[in-house]
Amino acid sequence: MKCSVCGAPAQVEVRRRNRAFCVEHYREWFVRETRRNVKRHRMIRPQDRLLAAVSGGKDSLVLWSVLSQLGYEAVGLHIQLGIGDYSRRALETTRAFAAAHGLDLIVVDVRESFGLTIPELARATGRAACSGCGLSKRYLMNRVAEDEGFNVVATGHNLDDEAATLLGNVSHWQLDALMRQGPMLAERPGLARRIKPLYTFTEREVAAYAFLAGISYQHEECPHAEGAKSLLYKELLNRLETRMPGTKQVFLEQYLKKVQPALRDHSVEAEVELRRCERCGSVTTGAVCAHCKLWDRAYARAKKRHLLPPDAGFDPRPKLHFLTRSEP
Ligand code: Q46
Ligand code: ZN
Ligand code: ZN
Repeated sequence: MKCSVCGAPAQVEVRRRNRAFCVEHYREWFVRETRRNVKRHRMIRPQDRLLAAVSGGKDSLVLWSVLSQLGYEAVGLHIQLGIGDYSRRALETTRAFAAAHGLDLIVVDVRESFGLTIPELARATGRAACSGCGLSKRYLMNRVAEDEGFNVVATGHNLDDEAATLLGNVSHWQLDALMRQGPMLAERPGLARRIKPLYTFTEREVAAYAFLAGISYQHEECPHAEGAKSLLYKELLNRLETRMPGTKQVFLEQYLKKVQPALRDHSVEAEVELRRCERCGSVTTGAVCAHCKLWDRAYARAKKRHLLPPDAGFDPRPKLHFLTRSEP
């Protein structure tokens, strides 16, 4: 197999595109495609201030690296979830990456900010770790963005993530989620624009880029990911992809192009009015936001079970640590 650009021996094959590349041209192709995604959806405008959510995994570190190669200055946001060694190693990897590339990083520790780690929150609420974790991460991304003056939050979601989410939403006909799904969620007052510049690359392609660009990332998965429905959807899509290369891409892209606009045209739902949460001041639809409700409930139950002192009260203000490029 030869590189489609220069004819040298190819190192990576992108079967769904019928192309193969040497190391240099794969990296070039990857960066160019990311730029194309950003431009096509007008994800980033010149005056924007960018926050990149960085977990320490391949997707987020590749995203952060490619954004800076494209000339976008993105500050990283790492959320410490308190999931044992997995979280400790995630922070180490992220800090090392930021220091090596001279990038600014903000770290928020969930336990330091809100009083419980994600596993403790799950025990207190009796809900799966991922449900509280997902909610707290979304909350913190937006909250930190608003408090610190960022209007765009970039995440490293790839094609596998997006196709799996689509399959999950279609399987259950989650119309609200289907209408919102996409590479960009528009900015609204108090809500940062959410962008996913890597949404057209498969997980394998992102991993190949990380490897060829020498990015060291955390390989280990969160222990709570095991058994997650998203993994089952990914597995099913991978089986289809092996038999029919390009399936994931067609499934997602054609949905976004043909089905979503029709869904939106026929939607009778008026855009929900947004207001400020009485507890934390963040934008929400009800009187108190879902994040404050979840943590208030967790505190009440944790106090009953003596996991927290009786006078403990939930304070929704996150505590930020700024690791600037000059002091890693
Ligand atoms: S980090 Fe959090 Fe994920 Fe771990 S607890 Fe679940 S949601 S699996 S991306
Ligand atoms: Zn080449
Ligand atoms: Zn709130």
